[in-house]
Amino acid sequence: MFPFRGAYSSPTAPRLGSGRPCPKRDARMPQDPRPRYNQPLGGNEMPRFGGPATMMRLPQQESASGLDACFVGIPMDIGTSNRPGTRLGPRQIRDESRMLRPYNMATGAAPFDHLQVADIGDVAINTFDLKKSCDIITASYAEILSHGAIPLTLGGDHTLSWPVLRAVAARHGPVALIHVDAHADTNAEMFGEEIAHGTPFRRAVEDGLLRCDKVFQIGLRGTGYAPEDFDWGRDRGFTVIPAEACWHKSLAPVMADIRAAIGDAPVYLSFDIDSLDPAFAPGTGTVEMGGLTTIQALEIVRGCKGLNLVGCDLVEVSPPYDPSGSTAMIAANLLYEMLCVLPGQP
Ligand SMILES: [Mn+2]
Repeated sequence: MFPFRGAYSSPTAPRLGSGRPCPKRDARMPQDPRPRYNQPLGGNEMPRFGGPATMMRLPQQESASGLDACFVGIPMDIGTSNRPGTRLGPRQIRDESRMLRPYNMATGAAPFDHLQVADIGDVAINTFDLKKSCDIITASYAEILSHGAIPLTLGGDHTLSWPVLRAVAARHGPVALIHVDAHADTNAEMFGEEIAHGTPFRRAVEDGLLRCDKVFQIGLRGTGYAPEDFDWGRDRGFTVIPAEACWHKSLAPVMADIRAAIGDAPVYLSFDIDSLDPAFAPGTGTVEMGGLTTIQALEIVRGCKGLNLVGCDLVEVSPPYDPSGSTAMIAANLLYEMLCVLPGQP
C-alpha cells in the first residue's frame, strides 16, 4: 500500500492496479433498490464554469412538490441598516456553489443518495416594501412547508428569518433555535421601525414562534449601545455564547451540550455569515472583528447532526463587499453542510 498514492499520481504516470476495468462510478446495477434522486451536475459532464446557475447546479423546479429539501433564495437587502448588497447574495452563493461535489469527505454524508433535493428559485419579494415582502416570504414558506420539504434559504438580509419562522411555527409549533451571529438581532426597533435586520428574533419571541429555553446564540460580539444589549434574550431564557467564549477552542463540546438541551424538539438554524471573522468573510454589511473561524463554523453545522432540523438559513452575504468571492464560497459550503445534517440520512 502506498500512502498518499493519489497525491503523487499524474495523468501521464503509469497506473497501478490489476488492469481490470472499474465499473463506472455512476452505474447503478438494475437490482439496486435505491431510488435515483436529483444529482448535482458533475464537473465531468459540464465544465464547472458552465451549466445551470442553480445551487450546486442541481435541477430547478417551480415548487417544493416531491422534495425532501430545497434550496430557495430571498434576494433582499431592504431591511439592512449599514452596507447594503445582500439582494445579490443568493445569485453569488449559487455561483460559488458550482465547485461543490456531492460527497462529504469529512463526515461521509451523501445527501443526494438519500434526499430528493432541488433549487426552487427565489422568492419574489417586493423590493419597495419591506412589510409586504415579509408577508410574501411567510406565504411562500407556508407553501414550501406544505409539501413536507425542509427549506435551506440563501439570503438575503437577516430580516427574513422572522417571516420564515412565522411559517415554520405555523407548521411545527414553536421551535428551538440555533442562531449563529455577531449580533443578537433582538433590538426593539431600528430608526423607529419594528421590522429590520436587527429585530427578527425579538419579533419571533413576541409572536410566540420560539421555545426560549431552547434558543442558543453563538458568536455575539462587538460594540453595543448599552452593557445589557445581549441580555434581552438571556432574560427570556436564551443561552448566549459570546465570541470570546469561543476563542481558541473547539465548539464540538458546546454543540454536544446544545444537542442534549434541544433533544428531539423541532429546531431552526439561522446562520449569519457575519458570525465569522472578517478575515474569512469580509463580504457582509455589518463586520465585527474577533469572530468565529471557518473551522468553528463547520463544527457548529456538523454538530447539528441528529437534531430534528426543520429549516435553515444562511444570511447577510453581500457580494459588493466580497471581491474575491470567498464569503459567498464559504456560505455555499455551509449550506451544503446544512444539507448533510438534515434528518433522513443514515
Ligand atoms: Mn444577523
